[in-house]
Amino acid sequence: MPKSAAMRRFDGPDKANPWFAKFKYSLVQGIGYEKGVVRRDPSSIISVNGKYYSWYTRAKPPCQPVGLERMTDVLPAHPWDLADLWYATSSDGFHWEEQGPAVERGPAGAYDERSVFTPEVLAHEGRYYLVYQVALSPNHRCTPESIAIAWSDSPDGPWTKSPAPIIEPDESGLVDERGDPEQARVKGSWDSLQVHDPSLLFRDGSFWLYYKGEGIGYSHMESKWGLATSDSPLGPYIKSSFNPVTNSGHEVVVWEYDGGVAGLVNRCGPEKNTIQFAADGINFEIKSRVVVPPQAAGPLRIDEARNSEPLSGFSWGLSHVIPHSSHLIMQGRDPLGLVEIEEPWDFLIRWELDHERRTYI
Ligand code: AAL
Repeated sequence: MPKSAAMRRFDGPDKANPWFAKFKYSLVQGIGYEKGVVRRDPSSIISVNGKYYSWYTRAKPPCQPVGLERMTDVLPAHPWDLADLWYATSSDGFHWEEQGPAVERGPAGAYDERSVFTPEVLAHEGRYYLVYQVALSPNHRCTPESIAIAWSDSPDGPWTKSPAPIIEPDESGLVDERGDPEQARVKGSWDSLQVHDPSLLFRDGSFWLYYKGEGIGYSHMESKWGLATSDSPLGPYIKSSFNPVTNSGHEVVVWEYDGGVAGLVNRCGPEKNTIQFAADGINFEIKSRVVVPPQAAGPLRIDEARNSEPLSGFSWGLSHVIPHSSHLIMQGRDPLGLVEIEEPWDFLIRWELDHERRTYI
């Protein structure tokens, strides 16, 4: 039978490509679907004394998020609004025990008064660092959101917060009188509206902080990733003059491989749903196109000795499911068909590379 050019590619180079990935998903216990509770945007997983640790956004609002027009001091605009960072531990990656809050919102007037959310973790020289997003009140679409850091000598805390955010949006652009950043009066730079999704790596003696930027005058779906580096984990962080370092991508997911940095670029932009690699951590190239990637994935961090394959640092982890879509809710199932749901509360699931299906069409 003759084959089309697309199927010749798929049966040949695409299938044999060690960067190609398919995923399978399973339910987790302890931090999975729970009516009335939001759990989302999990960090990478680290293993400490034989236990896995994960941090994530958690909220327990009085009702479903009400949107930006109706939000109040106690009613959240979004699932990640009025949230705190919680953590859970596990011995097998399937059964998790929720341990409680790690970093909570600050008092009125603090830079993190409205919400702390979307954490990432770095273990470095016996210390633990959480990087995460912070939001001020009131939380409108154009409220600047920044990135902050907290540290501790134990993964169980207590955590000390930085006195100020470590990355702020670029000061450029002007929103219109209705506060709609997409209809800007003056277009700003790619990260002038908000900075999100920090992920911290230690490489070549420096701290490399990747983050997502959204700009004034850009659509929400035009997010990209940038990089800021520092000699000290607590900063000051200097934004790279190469920014943005991707032209696409929503939640930042990066891991180290072969002296460079690999990333899952998903959801937004012309290169969405690709795995990319930059030998120098800056100049990313597409290595593969992936199928149904995990959303906001937090992969297990591994040590250098086990990092032998492109996807060794991206072999399993947690991700979130956002069951907003009404017809799926009417059917009473989440988008991946894994769990019966009564109301659309975001929840965490486990993903892993599907080795069996890697060569399956
Ligand atoms: C996420 C992340 C950030 C955004 C929102 C909550 O998936 O990109 O954290 O602000 O959505």
